[in-house]
Amino acid sequence: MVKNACENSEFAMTDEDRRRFAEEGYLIRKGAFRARECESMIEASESLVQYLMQVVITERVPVESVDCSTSDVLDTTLKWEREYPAAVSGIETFAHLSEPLRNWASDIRLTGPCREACGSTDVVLFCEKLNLKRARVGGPVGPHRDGPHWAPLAPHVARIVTAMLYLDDSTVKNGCLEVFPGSHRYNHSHIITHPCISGRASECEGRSDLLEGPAGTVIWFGSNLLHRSGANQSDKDRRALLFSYQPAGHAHQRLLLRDAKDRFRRNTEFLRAARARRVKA
Ligand SMILES: O=C(O)CCC(=O)C(=O)O
Repeated sequence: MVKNACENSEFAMTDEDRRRFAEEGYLIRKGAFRARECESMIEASESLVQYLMQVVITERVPVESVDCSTSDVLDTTLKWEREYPAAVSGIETFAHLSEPLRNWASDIRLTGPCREACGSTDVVLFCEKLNLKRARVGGPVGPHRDGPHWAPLAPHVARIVTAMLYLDDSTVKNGCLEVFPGSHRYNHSHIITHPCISGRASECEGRSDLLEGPAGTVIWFGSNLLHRSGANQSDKDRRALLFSYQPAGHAHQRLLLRDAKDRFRRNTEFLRAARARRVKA
């Protein structure tokens, strides 16, 4: 379980943070982590990527035709750049594969504000992602909310909060996060007619916040906040860790997915056997 030493109020939300989070749906803290700490997380992230790439080669995971591939052996999903199919764009989830990165997830500078945002004295990971926007290669992430993706596995989705930690300096040029303040309060019909979702992209301008920040910046946002990010048009990588927390007592997404897959497999086998019995009869 992620320990949450929130007795240390230095890292909790201030009244102003609370007001902003409720109104705008996100919170940003620049300089939450030091450059040296980011370098150490980059090292752990890159060694995880190298390890997984090795597995991809030995397991012969087909990377050409898909922009996402899951590995049953490693229990994770690798994402590939659409335009550059040999480049990994992300790894979701990784806490079971990297002890150093798992340990960072329990840092109070990440979990502190989450306790309140999740409405729980203790928080645990729901899922975690490493997003790699490689120099000149990293593509954009389209506008979306995370909630609808998670809801089938997590009925408590409204209490899941993500802490995004920039490992590199993040700017508009290299594809920093862009959020739509207040969009977490939109209802369903509101969101599907939102110009960003319905394709009237030019109308989106002026309604969003482009969250530039140096390495070590953390952004917290709820699962209903509309967000996106641009391509990396710079000569430097833009890497980020995204830790999504939920109230303690809920299972990790990886285990929920595994259960769902097992159920699907059992149902398929049952139906196949029933069909075979009917054919014989
Ligand atoms: O890494 C980014 O810029 C976008 C993150 C995001 O929205 C996601 O991974 O769902």
